[in-house]
Amino acid sequence: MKHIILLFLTSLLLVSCSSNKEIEITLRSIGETMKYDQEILEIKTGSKVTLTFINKATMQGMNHNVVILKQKTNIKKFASQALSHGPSYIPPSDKIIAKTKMTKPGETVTITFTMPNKKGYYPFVCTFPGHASSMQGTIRAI
Ligand SMILES: [Cu+2]
Repeated sequence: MKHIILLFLTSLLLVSCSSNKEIEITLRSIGETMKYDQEILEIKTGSKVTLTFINKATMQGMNHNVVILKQKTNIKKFASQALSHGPSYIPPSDKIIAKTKMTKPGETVTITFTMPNKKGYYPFVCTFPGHASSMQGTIRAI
């Protein structure tokens, strides 16, 4: 719990630096696990977001991506649709706000996207097979 609160505070700090509605976020996977190092991000609605994702794994086959989805998207359903769309594991869907490519261990990728103007909770998830149940988080648009 302490860990989660700390991550939460860190993301709050990141947000407070972005009065001009531009924000840079760095998200990492944790070692050889199927986890992101931050599970809650706060971003102002309409922000121009530069998201860098670093795949920190070293074990071959521990591929990850980040897919940001519209509010109330069913992650489980989306991830199961993704299964048959390798090697990117991105299903054709109108639920996708932004996505990175599928990264290999040690790889870094940067994308830019604009947060929707609607406040609320936007899920993000890794669609590599078997990862979605633990490798997910939420963007709170404020
Ligand atoms: Cu993953």
